[in-house]
Amino acid sequence: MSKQKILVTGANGQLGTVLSKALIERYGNDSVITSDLRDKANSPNVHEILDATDTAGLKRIITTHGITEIYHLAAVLSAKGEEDPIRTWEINLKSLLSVLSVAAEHMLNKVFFPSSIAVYGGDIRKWDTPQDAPLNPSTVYGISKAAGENWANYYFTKYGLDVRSLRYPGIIGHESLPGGGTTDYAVDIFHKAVQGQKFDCYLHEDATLPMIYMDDAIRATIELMEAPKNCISIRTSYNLQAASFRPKDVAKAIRKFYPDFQIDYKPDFRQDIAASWPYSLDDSKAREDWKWRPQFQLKDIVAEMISELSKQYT
Ligand code: AKB
Repeated sequence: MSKQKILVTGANGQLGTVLSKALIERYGNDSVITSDLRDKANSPNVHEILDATDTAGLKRIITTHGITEIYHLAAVLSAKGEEDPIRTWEINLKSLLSVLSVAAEHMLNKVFFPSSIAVYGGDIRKWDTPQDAPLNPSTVYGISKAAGENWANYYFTKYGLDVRSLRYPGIIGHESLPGGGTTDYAVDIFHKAVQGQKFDCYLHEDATLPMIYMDDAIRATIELMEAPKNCISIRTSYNLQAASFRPKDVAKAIRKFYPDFQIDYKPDFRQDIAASWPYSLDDSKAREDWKWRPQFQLKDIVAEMISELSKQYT
């Protein structure tokens, strides 16, 4: 059996930065090739410059390094995606189709494709949104993720490609910055609080959204990818639930550490996106199939973020 060799696309992004590190820690430097549009300074492993929509470039990396698995993280997120919908669709879908087709052609062992709560929208049950609720996305990012889920399922059904996927909530972490998402407020707020600055929140104080701490998101990804194949019953994408809260809940929890912390609410177009998304997801399929259990709730996330960012800003 050939040695496991992982390619991560979008490795310089919010999730990619931390997931690549976790994969290297788990499987070793030699087993992980990171890639991104940009170079990565002081990389302990091989890093390739790659535009994930470039199928020829992707094939070259796969053959050169003997890649056996791909974690395809490169994508334009929800808020940024609305600036140029056609370009967002092209980048998100073209890169996914490039990854799936090359993975099937080279008979790779596994592919990971991140989906999102953004696949939901419209008139759905907002609390505990069911796994099989209708997908009526409100953003081009959500449309690309919903289509991507169906492509993942198609490649599994038609070509037997072992594609696995999670519908991530907003991801909160201290090691990397998000960019272009609707849930980014829940990271930015901590950077301001720890620096003693006021935070202007672009969402309404009552905008409940599902969120997940980075450690939980990484663990969920690795647990899903390491689960035995016969445990995976969802081939579109698994609902994943960890915590759900509003901006005003975060502000209140931050004030336990910084009593003078101030927040102003100035909702913009991102509020409409947030309002179309679920408050929480029913993730019972993930719990049943590969035993998913979150470990971080709001108070744990706040304590960790403040403790870690305080070190960065001193
Ligand atoms: C975004 O806000 O666009 C992302 C997501 C929920 O997929 N964080």
